[in-house]
Amino acid sequence: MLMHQLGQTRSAHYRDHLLQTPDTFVRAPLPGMCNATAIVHIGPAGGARFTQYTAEFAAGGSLQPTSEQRFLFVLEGELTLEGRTLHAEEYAYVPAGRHTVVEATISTRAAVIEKPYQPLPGLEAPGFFARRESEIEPKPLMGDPALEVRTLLPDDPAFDCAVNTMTFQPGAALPMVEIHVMEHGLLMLAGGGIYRLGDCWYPVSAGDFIWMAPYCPQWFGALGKAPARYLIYKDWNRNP
Ligand code: UGY
Ligand code: MN
Repeated sequence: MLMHQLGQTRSAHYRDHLLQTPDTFVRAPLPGMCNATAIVHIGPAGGARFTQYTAEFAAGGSLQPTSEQRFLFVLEGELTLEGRTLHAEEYAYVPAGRHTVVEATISTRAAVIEKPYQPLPGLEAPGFFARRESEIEPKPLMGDPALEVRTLLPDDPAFDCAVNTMTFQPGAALPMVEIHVMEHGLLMLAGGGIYRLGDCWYPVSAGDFIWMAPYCPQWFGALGKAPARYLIYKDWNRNP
């Protein structure tokens, strides 16, 4: 039986942050999608300078190229692009202007981030690559072994953004309330905890999406008996 939520949700939207929980997701196809649909989490319409969505493909579904750079992280299922097959926890970076068609062999969900590329004079734009998240060496954040960061894009000024995963052991927390010029798109991949955004504290768990505007005060502490893990985007390597 469908349980009515009687107008209640954990989702919230303020000028400097958005918490979007799965009960409020609305699906709609985007141009270039075939047998696929998108949950647009954030984009310029919401005040961000990038777009992030979850693409849900039926078997045989596809996504046409875009003029922007595109980052894809497979959440479940299987995607083929550039002659490669990506499984869950594998990801690809597609440079701006590259004619890369993305196809799903089976029913698949992927996190997609798109952003117009901001070149730097004298630097060649990055090329296409694909990797598995677990191949990236985890690094403790500010010396805390209970909080590990994997930087999915190479440490190279040619990239105008960073995409990381952060894994918090139960009880681990960001060491400080961060307030910074960069904005974030964040997808909770596993576990949960409490996220401070601005002056609000939210319980969050796997499947939730968060957008943080520049300077949004932010802090996270992991709760529960299993690690909490999220995929996080930020603008990077460019003058604000
Ligand atoms: O990279 C970051 O700014 C990251 N530590 N922020 C966050 O987890 N909210
Ligand atoms: Mn941050």
